Amino acid sequence: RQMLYFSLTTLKHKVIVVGLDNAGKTTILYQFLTKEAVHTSPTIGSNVEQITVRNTHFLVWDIGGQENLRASWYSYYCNTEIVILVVDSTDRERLTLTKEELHRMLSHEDLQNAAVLILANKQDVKGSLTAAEISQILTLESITTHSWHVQACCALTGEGLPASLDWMKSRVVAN
Ligand SMILES: Nc1nc2c(ncn2[C@@H]2O[C@H](COP(=O)(O)OP(=O)(O)OP(=O)(O)O)[C@@H](O)[C@H]2O)c(=O)[nH]1
Ligand SMILES: [Mg+2]
Repeated sequence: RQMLYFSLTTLKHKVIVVGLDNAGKTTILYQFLTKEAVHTSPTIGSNVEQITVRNTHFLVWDIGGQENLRASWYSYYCNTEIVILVVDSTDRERLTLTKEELHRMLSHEDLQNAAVLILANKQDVKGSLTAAEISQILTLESITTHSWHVQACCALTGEGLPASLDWMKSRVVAN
């Protein structure tokens, strides 16, 4: 009984944060953690932090998005329950690339049971694409194999991030 109690209270849900370089992944990770915008530099490798939402513990891996690092994203997939795909909503030119990365990820066997949260980041920038426009370009409606959700946010102010954590919690509680 004591062993069971121990394992239940230390259970951590694995989350990975992916997306192209400069999307705002690291800024989001530390906004989740400290409720502040921190100064970042491009991530080489990854950062990992534990985020707790009302007794639900997430172990969140923020992975570097530069082109040469994307080839090793797969090494983080095992046991992932939630994939957060961060999109720079001002970066129209590279949305097709993001779409390819997303659909490639979803076909990987280690992510078959993962839920996907798409964060349309940088909503503070004038002229940025809306969450609905990003959904359309990424063809999210065609995804029937995974549970997914799209959320508009701004990593600098934290707007949209509490709602994201609520959705993540609802996904792991549902399982
Ligand atoms: N205006 C605006 N800038 C943002 C926002 N989020 C992040 N940024 C800026 O975007 C730049 C890149 O942010 P990072 O969090 O380092 O990006 P990243 O996705 O971790 O990039 P890599 O580690 O190279 O993959 C930084 O200058 C951030 O301050 C946002 O919501 N609005
Ligand atoms: Mg980073």
